[in-house]
Amino acid sequence: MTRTLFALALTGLAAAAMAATAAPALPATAAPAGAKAYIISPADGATVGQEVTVRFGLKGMGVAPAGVTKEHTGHHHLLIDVKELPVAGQPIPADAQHVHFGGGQTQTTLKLAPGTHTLQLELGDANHVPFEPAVVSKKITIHVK
Ligand SMILES: [Cu+2]
Repeated sequence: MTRTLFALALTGLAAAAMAATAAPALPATAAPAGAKAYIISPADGATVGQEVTVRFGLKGMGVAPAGVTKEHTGHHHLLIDVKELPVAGQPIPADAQHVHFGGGQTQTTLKLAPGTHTLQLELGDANHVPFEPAVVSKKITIHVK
C-alpha cells in the first residue's frame, strides 16, 4: 500500500516536471514572403497623453478574427513593454502586456501610465501562434505625459 502511494507520488512529480518544461509545440503557419506588420500611429518617439490610440498596419496579409483559418490571414497582438518576443510554436500569452485583437480589430485605445513605453505588433494565426517567420512590427518607443 505504502509502495503504491509512493509510486503514484513519483508519477505525479514526473508529470508536473514535464508540464513545467514546455508544452508541445503547435504547428506554425507559414507567412507569405514580404508580409509586414507596422504601427501606423503613434509615431516612434512621439510624446502622447495617457490615452493613446494605436493604429495597426499590415502589408502582404489580411486580418481575420481568431479561430478563422483562412490562408495568409491572422489577427493582431499588441505587445506593451515586452522585452522578448513570444516563443515560437506556442500561443501568444494573453495578459496586460500581450493584448489580443481576436475580433480582427485594427486599432485600440490604451490607457498608459506616465513614462516611457514600448509598443510592438505581432500577428498570430487562428490559434494565436506566431507565424513562421514571425510577422512583427518595429518596436516603437513612446513617451506618456
Ligand atoms: Cu490572439
